[in-house]
Amino acid sequence: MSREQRVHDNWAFLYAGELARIRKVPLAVVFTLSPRFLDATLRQYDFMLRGLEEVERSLARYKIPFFLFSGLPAREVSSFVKKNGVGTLVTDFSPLRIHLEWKTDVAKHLQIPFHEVDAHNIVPCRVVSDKREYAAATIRPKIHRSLDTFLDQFPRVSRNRFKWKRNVKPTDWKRVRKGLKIDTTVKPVDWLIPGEEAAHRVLRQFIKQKLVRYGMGRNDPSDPVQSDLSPYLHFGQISAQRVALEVMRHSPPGKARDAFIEELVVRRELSDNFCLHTPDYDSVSAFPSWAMKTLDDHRADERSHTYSRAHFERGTTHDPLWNAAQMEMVRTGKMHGFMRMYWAKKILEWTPTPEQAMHTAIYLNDKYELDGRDPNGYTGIAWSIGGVHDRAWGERPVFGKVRYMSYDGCKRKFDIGKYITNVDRMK
Ligand code: FAD
Ligand code: FO1
Repeated sequence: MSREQRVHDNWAFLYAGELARIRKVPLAVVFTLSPRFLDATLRQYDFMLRGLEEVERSLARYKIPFFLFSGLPAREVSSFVKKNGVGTLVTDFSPLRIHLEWKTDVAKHLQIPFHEVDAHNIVPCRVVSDKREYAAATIRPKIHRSLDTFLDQFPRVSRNRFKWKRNVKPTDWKRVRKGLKIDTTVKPVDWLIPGEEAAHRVLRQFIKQKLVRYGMGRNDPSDPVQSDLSPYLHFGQISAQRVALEVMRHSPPGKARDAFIEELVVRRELSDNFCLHTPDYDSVSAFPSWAMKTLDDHRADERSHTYSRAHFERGTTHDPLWNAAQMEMVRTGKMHGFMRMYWAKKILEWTPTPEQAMHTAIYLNDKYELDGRDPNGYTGIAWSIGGVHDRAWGERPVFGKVRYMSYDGCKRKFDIGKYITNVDRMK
């Protein structure tokens, strides 16, 4: 278990259970904890570990042991396999470089079958397309064509029928936390409760209270109607397939439902497709050639303002709207989706080079967002700064033909004053 940190609605876990049942052997779940993972801070680790504590409790109800090992996945998994005579290993799917490297490493050390199950995407990423898709328009028909096949109901989890031969000690969570080697200055948040149960509550609330306004309202940061599911989806504490099934069961066809499914399924799966087929997804070399050329043509353009990373981080630019977005992220761990686009584009506008802009945006996003370090993040930043999945627009300074966003454009779209006041109250 790595990217899909849940017991229910998890195809990787269900598949492993089915193999164990057929072979008449016990099933166990292993999680390898990296003492530091892509510079994640206490905020994200706390969210993840509290979710994993629930996973352990929930597995116990099905008599399935849970093992958490701190260290390098290849070493920990290999030694577990050897010590316990494990016959088959099942893992979940992730398109991130670090996960692909981990898997190659684990496979190298093991002589047993090693299966990968994509439990993150509804239409598995490796099935939907075998190349980098150009845009949402090119992946959308491929996904919709396969939805009937893959958007089916989940079976129930079964109890372990065969007992694990040794006694299993419960995880010492205090010790696990003590072993982390992370930045503890970014504190956990208390407005969003981690874990599978809480994720389902948030989903129910969204369907009941916000979904009907999602079609028109999702781009209004002053009156948010987003689902707040991204932290849960990022850590796999809820399944996107379950979210889609519930949304389709409880809401009539129409603009709101279609808009939500477009984000949850098409845009999210497009991000996995981008990262899987673009190993340098977090670098300017991943930009399409038209965008790279136009940004190069405008390298020497004078910037109206330039800020250092520290300046951006403190949220002290000349633009109160940008500062509010930065502070929303720092204080809550979740910036509104519409503001994320404006925020990243302004970093490009006020930074000496696109390379530096990419670094700064990824650094801040991954340090503060609860859902950071996700294909959606790398893709969203590459879309904003480097025109990935977008087209060329009218040419202007710094951006060249990359789509531009302005303060005045935001003023026409939503109540900027109200958004800033809301963020001020979050102190
Ligand atoms: P909702 O609007 O309720 O959407 C439901 C789900 O659909 C989301 O949880 C997400 O899984 C998916 N989704 C929504 N918008 C997008 C999108 N534009 N692209 C892909 N999937 C989407 N998302 C992250 O999960 N992690 C990040 O680190 C991240 N960083 C971003 C940085 C930038 C610069 C941009 C432009 C976008 C980023 N996004 C990121 C995508 C998007 O903004 C968030 O997924 C969304 O705001 C999360 O809030 P929500 O769950 O309430 O969204
Ligand atoms: N996955 C793991 O298998 N082990 C970890 O120790 C781990 C830490 C971690 C910390 C922050 C974070 O945002 C993600 C983390 N993940 C970890 C991976 C995560 O579950 C996702 O698989 C990826 O970020 C891809 O979305």
